[in-house]
Amino acid sequence: MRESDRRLIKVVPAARQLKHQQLEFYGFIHFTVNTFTDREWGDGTESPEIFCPEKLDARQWARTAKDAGMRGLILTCKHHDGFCLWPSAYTRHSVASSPYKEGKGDIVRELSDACREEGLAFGVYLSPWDRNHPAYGSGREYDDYFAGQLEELLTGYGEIFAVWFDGACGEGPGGKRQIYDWERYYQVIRRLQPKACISVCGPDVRWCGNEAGRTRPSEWSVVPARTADTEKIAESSQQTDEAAFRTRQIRAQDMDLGSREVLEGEEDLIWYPAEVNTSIRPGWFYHASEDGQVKSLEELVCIYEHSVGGNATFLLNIPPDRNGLIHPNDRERLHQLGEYLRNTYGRNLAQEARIACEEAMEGYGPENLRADTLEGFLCTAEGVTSCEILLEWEEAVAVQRVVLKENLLCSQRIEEFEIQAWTDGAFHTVYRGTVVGYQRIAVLEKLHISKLRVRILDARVAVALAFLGVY
Ligand code: FUL
Repeated sequence: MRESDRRLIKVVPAARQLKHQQLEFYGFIHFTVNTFTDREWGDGTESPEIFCPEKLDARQWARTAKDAGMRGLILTCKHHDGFCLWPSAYTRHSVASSPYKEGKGDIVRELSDACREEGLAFGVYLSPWDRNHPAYGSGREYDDYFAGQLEELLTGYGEIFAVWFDGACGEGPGGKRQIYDWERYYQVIRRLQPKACISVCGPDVRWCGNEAGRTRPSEWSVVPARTADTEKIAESSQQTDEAAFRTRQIRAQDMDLGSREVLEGEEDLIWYPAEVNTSIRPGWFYHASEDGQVKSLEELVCIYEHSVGGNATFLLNIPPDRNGLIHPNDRERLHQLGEYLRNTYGRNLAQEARIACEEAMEGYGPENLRADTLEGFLCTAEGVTSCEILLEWEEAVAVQRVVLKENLLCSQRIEEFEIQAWTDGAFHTVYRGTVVGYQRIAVLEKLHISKLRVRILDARVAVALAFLGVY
């Protein structure tokens, strides 16, 4: 065991971060005047008159999300164009000036209520960059405006699980420059919604660094504190309204954020788990021209299994159309995704197996791996950084997925593991992986086996595994 690893495992999630990670999969709703102008970035001059989603049904959004297996929704309450989906007291540039429900509508209310009814968590996106408000770029005056809007959103709509601060800004070198008072915004959130996570330009949830749905092969939640620097996050965020940004990959220099080598010289470490965000269509907003470009089930499954199954959460955007409804093409695909998840992960074969691990400490045995909770878990003694978990079935079973979860209350520890299947009288390696963290989904070729072995090959200080699923 490396002595320096002790320092690394001291970093653990805050309660709000753990709860957020346990949501695993949730949706993004991009909806504003852009939906009616057919644009991705509005410039703030749009008349509220154009905003009239005649059949808007937030329950349909919530039900569609739930059917897909999502556990929450985040709404663009205000995107870069500055138009507010709730009747903010601080501006007329909102639904209150639109024909929608004759100016009496409040889409934040409708969706937060619908989420509660469907048992989904509800979160808010409030764009710091605002192309409509005259005070943008003035400093304090805009901060007052922004903090006031945050207050409205965080006091009027029940419990909020996430406040999503986008790093995007397209002002360019000659444009307006607003120095955001992030600390002030964070204080407002902590005061009014202490359980909410602040995502992207914030300290709780890390943007994965691309919009194409990619996860790093080794996604670490323990990273240098400087990773949460809002200036740097904004620098790598979107700066121009170009479709190419949405397919850009993670930058090579950002690939390794948390290996021992990277953390060695770092004084301050933080728990900063990744979130993968992408859209079900090429754009973030609805465009009729993209009706035929809804991501395939295979693509969505692949992104899901690499993100939710790669120590990240998955934020999938599902944009409503001009009627205010999720388009049938998207709904069908989301239903298929939900079906896939229910069918694939519905029956855990580990429940039916004999399970053993010689290296486990007393009271922390492998039986604890059957239940998906952090209460009981498998643990090896300090300094024992490898172990073997053996599963045996009376009769051969068909296996396609193995799921591992660490006990995050003990930090993220596993660095390397492999999965072996018993075929032709011997164990053969069928999967090699690096980190586990909250959850690793190992995608296997379909196997018919009666014995399976998970070998943890290297971990920080000791192994602390919470769950093992076989599907
Ligand atoms: C980007 C924004 O510019 C896009 O419009 C979208 O909201 C995406 C989630 O973040 O940075």
